[in-house]
Amino acid sequence: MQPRMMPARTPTDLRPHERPVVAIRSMFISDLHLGARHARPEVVLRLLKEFQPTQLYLVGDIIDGRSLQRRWHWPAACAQVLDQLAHMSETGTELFYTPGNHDAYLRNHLTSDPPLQVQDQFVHHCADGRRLLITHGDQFDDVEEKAQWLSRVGSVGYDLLITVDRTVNRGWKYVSLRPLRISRFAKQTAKKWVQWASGFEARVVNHARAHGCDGIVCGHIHVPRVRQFGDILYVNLGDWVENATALIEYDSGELELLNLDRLANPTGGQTEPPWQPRRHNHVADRLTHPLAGQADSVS
Ligand SMILES: [Mn+2]
Repeated sequence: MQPRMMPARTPTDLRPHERPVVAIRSMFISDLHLGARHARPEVVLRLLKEFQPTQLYLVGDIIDGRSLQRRWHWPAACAQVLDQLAHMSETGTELFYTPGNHDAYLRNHLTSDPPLQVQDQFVHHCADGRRLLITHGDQFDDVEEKAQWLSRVGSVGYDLLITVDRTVNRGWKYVSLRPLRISRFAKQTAKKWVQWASGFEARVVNHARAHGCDGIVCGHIHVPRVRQFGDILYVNLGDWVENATALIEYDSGELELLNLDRLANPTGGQTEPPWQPRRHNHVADRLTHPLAGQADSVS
């Protein structure tokens, strides 16, 4: 069975600030890593100002306690993201937060009380009756579970790799329009390896099946992906460091994985590109092959 996704939409040419907020049934985002050096809170903010979901799931690694512990980095945009979440909550959005390994401190503060429910996992009921299990996913990552020191070293290496990528590309763009993909390739390869080595996808899928769900929505590995594994729909939300991806559910229960990368990368800060939600069926295809067609996704 193919994942049930929205038919292609006509991309709109309106800019974000010209458009009214779009009401949708639910939205899922993960791995914002607010407080980390390479977070992009201003892009998150645009997303949150574009859509008002009835239910918003924050699927872990939202506030990066691990990075903040290492080095305090909290630009105004990070605070604005939290303000916007509070505003959304006050204006009718239900908030669900499932902590990840970078905000694991919240696992000591689980609560089922509004306005912010915090649980290790949630079961989301789609409008079409499908049940989706929502959890960050680090519990299914062997490296995270069995060698946390390696994961911490990995986080520092990951930061370094992104620094190299952005620095090299800053110089490179004067020479060529086509960005270099060296560190992205290294990262993707490393992530792929972790994915393969720990059987991450198979584990989360089995976990969803064991809970009688029709799908799993997780994050953690920063590889946005929509895939059907037998009877279980697997959605990895990606992240807001290297990608800018969010899952949205329409009133019909249909799902769309948006990729806002173009919006995330104003060219040299000159002109703001128009809002271009990618046609999701292409998005889904592209995201299944993270190395393909993403030449413009990291500045
Ligand atoms: Mn994580």
